[in-house]
Amino acid sequence: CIVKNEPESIQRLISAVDRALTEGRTTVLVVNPNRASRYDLAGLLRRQRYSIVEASTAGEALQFLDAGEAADLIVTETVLDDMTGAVLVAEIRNRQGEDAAPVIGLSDDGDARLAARFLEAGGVDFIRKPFLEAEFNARVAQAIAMNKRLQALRRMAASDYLTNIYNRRHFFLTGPRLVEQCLRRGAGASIAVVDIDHFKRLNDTYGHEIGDIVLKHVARRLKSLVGEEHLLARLGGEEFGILFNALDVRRAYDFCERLRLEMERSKIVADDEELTITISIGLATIEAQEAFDNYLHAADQFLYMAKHAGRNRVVS
Ligand code: GH3
Ligand code: MG
Ligand code: MG
Ligand code: MG
Repeated sequence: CIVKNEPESIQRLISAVDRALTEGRTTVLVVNPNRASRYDLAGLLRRQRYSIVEASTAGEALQFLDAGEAADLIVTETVLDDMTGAVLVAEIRNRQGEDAAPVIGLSDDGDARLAARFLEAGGVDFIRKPFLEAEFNARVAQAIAMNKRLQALRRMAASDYLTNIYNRRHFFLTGPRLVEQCLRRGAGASIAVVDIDHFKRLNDTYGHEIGDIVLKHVARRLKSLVGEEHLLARLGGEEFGILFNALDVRRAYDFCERLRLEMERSKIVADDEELTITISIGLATIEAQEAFDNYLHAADQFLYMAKHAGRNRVVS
């Protein structure tokens, strides 16, 4: 860095400017053992306005990704000092699953099998050197655009159209893994089914559109209270599921009780009406690995009891 000897305040200013300049920009991770060609490649990509991170080995690249840093694309040599590009791709996919960034392989090696192996491992494209700059740029742009579209579709497939929180599909697809993790760590897990009380009556009185506004309000409120740590989804209609991550039943119960109280107190403004609603919650503890449906069924039974006991309560 050219400003190493500047006072700290200037350093801070410069890194702030740096952040502002690269924020929201597409990041490309360049993996190349050769300093000079890495420099050239980074320059080429910078001219396309990408923000660049450089790694000289596969290990360095994995370290960067393991630290939770996001890359929108990885461009790697297919021959690296510590592993082949094909193995690097496999490693990345192993660790990041569906979130893994697309990887383009680069090689000046004449061995055509390298390309095949790289693509078989899950690389999205392979470019032989020397390449035409325009073709390289187009392939890079295409890989990034395809991935963005894919991620957008994945987000869409996981979210509920009305409330924009996770949908039932996502809840059932990711729930079992979360339960497994909790049980393996010996941490508690529990599942809650949240249901709005007398929602049909609200629809009948104020109309379906107001009903929808109330649903959106409840989802937003639940989301802000539940946060990212636990899994929240709209299971259907006016019913929501919460999978509590590593909360024993006592703390999960307190959490649910807080949700119930917050909802009771929360004023919902829809058109000219000021409405209030209440929710009932069934809470089941998860003690052993079972079919995911069973947990939900247990929570549902507690919900049924909460309704029969007069609603606006938590039963566990
Ligand atoms: P309970 O206290 O026993 O839960 O009574 P409830 O009226 O809330 O329960 P019920 O299951 O009888 O009715 C649920 C209602 O939710 C019926 C349906 O019209 C309404 N509903 C389901 N999905 C939507 C939606 O997307 N928008 C609106 N506005 N209403 C919906
Ligand atoms: Mg019902
Ligand atoms: Mg209801
Ligand atoms: Mg219901």
